Amino acid sequence: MLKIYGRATSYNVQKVMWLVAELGLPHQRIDVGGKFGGLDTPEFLAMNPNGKIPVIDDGGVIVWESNAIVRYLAAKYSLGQWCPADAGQRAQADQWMTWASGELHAGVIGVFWNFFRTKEANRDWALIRTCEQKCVTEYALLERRLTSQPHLSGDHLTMGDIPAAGTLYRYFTMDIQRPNLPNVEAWYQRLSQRPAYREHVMVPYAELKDTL
Ligand SMILES: N[C@@H](CCC(=O)N[C@@H](CS)C(=O)NCC(=O)O)C(=O)O
Repeated sequence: MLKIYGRATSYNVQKVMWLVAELGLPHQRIDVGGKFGGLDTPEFLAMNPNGKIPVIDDGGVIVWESNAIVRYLAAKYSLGQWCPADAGQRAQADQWMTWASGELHAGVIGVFWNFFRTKEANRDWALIRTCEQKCVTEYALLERRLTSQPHLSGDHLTMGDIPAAGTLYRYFTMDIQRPNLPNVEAWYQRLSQRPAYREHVMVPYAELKDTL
């Protein structure tokens, strides 16, 4: 059975779990990382020498790096749907995944780490404002993309939507300054109707507050 190593509160684990649930794959998730520890054991490092979550073991196929896992699961179990079969469409899905994990992630996870996770006394407000501003720029790009289509990939979700969509719960629930983003908010509302998204992405994260 597919095994997924990683705590449920990790954004990168959530991307994988959301897809696993959408695909209805039988699986076992094993809590490691954060308060569970276990990332520095020889057994874990033998799977992922980078010592991070998520990691999957799919019948002996070990994969780490969340986007690589999402691509693998989509290609293996959902070719033509969550993984576009056409090379051009697949490249466009890859493009959104790479953009979200670089540009968008830098803003929103920057705010999450430097504001939400960091104790008040340790906060660097100049850095927090820079990350907020990065969010303004990058979510504006999403806002424009979603003007004429329901998802980044077009009419239906693909793996290309997962990294960006996975940030929305935290972005819209953190106590931060946000611009008006009607298309992105409507996208978030549509995603919130999906049981797999609700269960695996909309995971309360209060336990991570002020832990740094
Ligand atoms: N680029 C990696 C990043 C992995 C990463 O930074 N994972 C975090 C959780 S989101 C981690 O392992 N943190 C240590 C911990 O949870 O203890 C990926 O996308 O999988």
